[in-house]
This record gives sequence, C-alpha cells and structure tokens, in this order.
Amino acid sequence: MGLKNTIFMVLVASLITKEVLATKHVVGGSQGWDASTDFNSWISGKTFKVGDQLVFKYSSLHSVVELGNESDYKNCDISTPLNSLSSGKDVVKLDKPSTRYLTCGTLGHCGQGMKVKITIAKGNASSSPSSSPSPLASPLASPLASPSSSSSSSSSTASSPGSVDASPASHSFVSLMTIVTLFVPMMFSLF
Ligand SMILES: [Cu+2]
Repeated sequence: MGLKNTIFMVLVASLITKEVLATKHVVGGSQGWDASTDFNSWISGKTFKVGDQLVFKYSSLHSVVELGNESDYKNCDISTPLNSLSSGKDVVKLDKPSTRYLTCGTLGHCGQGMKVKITIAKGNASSSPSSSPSPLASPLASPLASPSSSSSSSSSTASSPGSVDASPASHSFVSLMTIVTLFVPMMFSLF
C-alpha cells in the first residue's frame, strides 16, 4: 500500500515538475510580435529549453513564418518557409534541441528586424526533469540530493549576463524547490 502511494506521488511530482519547468515565452514581451518591438533586446539573456513554448501575439498586419536555415533568416528569404501561421495568437512548441528561425511574412517586416533566432538548449530541460525525480524516487537512499540539483541549475544560468531575464528561470526553480521540500517529507510519512 505504501509502495503504491509512493509511486503515485512520484508520478504526480514529476508531472508538476514538468509543468513548472516549461516556460511560455511571449515573443516581444508586452509589445508582442510587432514591427516596433526590439526583438534583440527581448531575446538577450533569455534561455529556451525543450518543452518551452513561444507565443506570438499580433494584429492582422503580421504573420509568423518559420524559416529552415540561417541563410534564409539572414537574407529574409521567405520563399521556402517550413511553416506559416496567421491566427494572431500562435503557439510554437520548442520540441527538441535545435535552432529555430522565425520571422514575419509581411513584405519588408523581416528587413525591419521583425525576426527571432531561437536556440533551444537541451541542458536545462533534459537534466532537470531527469535529475529531480530521482531524489524523490529514492528518498531513503539520497534525501540530501536536492542541493546538487541547485548547484547544477545555478551554474547554467550564471553565464547569462542579463539580470532582468534571469528572473523567470529562478522563479520556476524556486517553485520546484518548494515542491521538492513539500513532497519529500510527505513521502517519508508514507513509510
Ligand atoms: Cu510583420
């Protein structure tokens, strides 16, 4: 009975963990996907990881076009797009470690800077969910495993100089730690 409960708790914990670690990035922030938005400053210091989503909010003047390579991106060549979206509120899932090139399909907007190059890191997403459930799965063997996960994720964010954009990552990390500290005593109480 105790074992079943433990397995259930671990499943719930890992689901919550994934939810917390995935970030929705509204491209361009409060200004959204617009020709007047400075996307270079929006993107600086941001980290994108597998499982995150890009949210494009824009008026009917714009669209979202995904390009297949760096050359098309640099030259604003939208003649062979991978994908085109035009709902005005589009979600792009960052499903694997790669580089994604997104621009606007409206004539001239790409040249005006309406484009983003998103580099999706495997580090954060693959290390955190796989390392954090393991201390939960074996609380008796390694109850003190959580400090090691804190050092690994702080080192990954330490490299970014932008202090403003580090807050969402640290916020989700705090949420994760809260869950861990809540769940670990809970699991001990089951034994
Ligand atoms: Cu546009």
